[in-house]
Amino acid sequence: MSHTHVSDTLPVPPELKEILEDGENIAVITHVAPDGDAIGSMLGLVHLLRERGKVATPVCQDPAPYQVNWLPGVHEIQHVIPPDVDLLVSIDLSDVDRMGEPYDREAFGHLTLVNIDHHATNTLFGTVNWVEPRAVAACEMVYHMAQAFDWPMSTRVATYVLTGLLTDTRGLRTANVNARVLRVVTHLVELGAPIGEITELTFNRKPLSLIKLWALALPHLHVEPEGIIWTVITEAMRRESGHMEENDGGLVSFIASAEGMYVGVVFTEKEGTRVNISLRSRPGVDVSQVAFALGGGGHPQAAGATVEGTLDEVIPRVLQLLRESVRQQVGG
Ligand SMILES: [Mn+2]
Repeated sequence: MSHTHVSDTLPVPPELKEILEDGENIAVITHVAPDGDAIGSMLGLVHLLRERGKVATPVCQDPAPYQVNWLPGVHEIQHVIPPDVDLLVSIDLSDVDRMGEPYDREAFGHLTLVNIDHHATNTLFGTVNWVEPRAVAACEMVYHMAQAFDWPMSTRVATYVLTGLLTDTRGLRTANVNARVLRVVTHLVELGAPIGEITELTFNRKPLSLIKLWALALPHLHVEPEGIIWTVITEAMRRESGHMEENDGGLVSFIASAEGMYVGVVFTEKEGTRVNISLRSRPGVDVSQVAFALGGGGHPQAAGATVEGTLDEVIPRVLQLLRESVRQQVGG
């Protein structure tokens, strides 16, 4: 048994403090089809800035997903950037295109853009880029930032930050959870974040329509000899189940948990013209590079992309890329 000490902190670029303190009216924007970390880090940073006396607005093209729709403040998320902002901060956002419709380059391209993200595939599109792939969640970066700047965190901010940290680690179950992360969690709980309630509302609660959607998708399960397990969600399945939300609610993680599989994939049909690809893998197998090659991004064990085409066009192409990638990574 080896004992390794993990540093309690992650380095924060010192110039960031002045940039944020110089802003008066700040928009914090996160990615399209947001997950819990996107929403948690955006709202956490917005409230941290408001508690510093700033005007701060959370902006996202799409509404908060069911998993975190119980968080206070999700209804104040704006779908456009207020015209009078003087600073833009993007968070949990790996590529400028992932801002979606709200980001109009003509209108906002002249503003300083602070890019705060933990995706290794981040394209460094900001004026200032703080990209920290060691962070398990963008929320963890918000925490370290507040610590580094000596900005006190309210219970409300701690709740946002802990919620996002828990969603990106699937309830502290991902391989990147270490002693530093647990110390962050401990501190957030000490600050009043209700970990039991967050866990109950975020992980132990699903819409019935989602379970019905899984029931329709699972009969289409395929297992490839290379250790790739996949299924599809069609528009027809969505209509039949009544579950119209973007998110697959964890179906991809569920199928990827099958013993002996390296990669799990869910292909979700979008209006018959695009396919959303959601990828999960075992530690040691990296799916983020395939996602990146498809124009998406993500983390080694959890990544995704949206590509043009029908299911029949996209599935064979993606499976071929994954087969090659798995063969390269595991041999054979
Ligand atoms: Mn994230």
